Amino acid sequence: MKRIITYGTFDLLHYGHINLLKRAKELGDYLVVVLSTDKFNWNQKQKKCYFSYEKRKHLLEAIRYVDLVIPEESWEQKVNDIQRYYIDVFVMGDDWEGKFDFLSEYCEVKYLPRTPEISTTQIKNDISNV
Ligand code: C2G
Repeated sequence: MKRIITYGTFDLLHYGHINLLKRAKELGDYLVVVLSTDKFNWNQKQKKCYFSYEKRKHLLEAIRYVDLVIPEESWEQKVNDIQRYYIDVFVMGDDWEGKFDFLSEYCEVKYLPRTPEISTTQIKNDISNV
């Protein structure tokens, strides 16, 4: 069984996220999504999520491509996650290109093209301008 892992906030879930999760799952058989907690988002990414961690987790768990959702609480947990879940491939959108190459010591690292013209920030801006 080929095991894939990816990380993210996945707030205001949109088709760019779904495209990423679909392509990540197509690389293997089992997809672990490591979901940024509200505390991690606020303290480390200065992101205030619209949906709480529990609601974002509920949404992700309803996606056919997703097999397991676990919390992301620190930038430093990736090596441990890769080892603990016997991960073969680490996947991120290419806005992170190069940032996680150090993980290639532990598993394959792949950056997938982002879906253009959609983002959580764009959604928030568009709605606030309605
Ligand atoms: N994404 C995408 N296309 C978009 C928007 C997002 O492919 N139009 C991808 C991102 O590249 C990322 C994933 O969807 O791989 C989740 O995006 P975010 O929720 O914005 O994740 P981010 O805040 O980048 O968190 O430790 C890593 C961080 O947790 C990543």
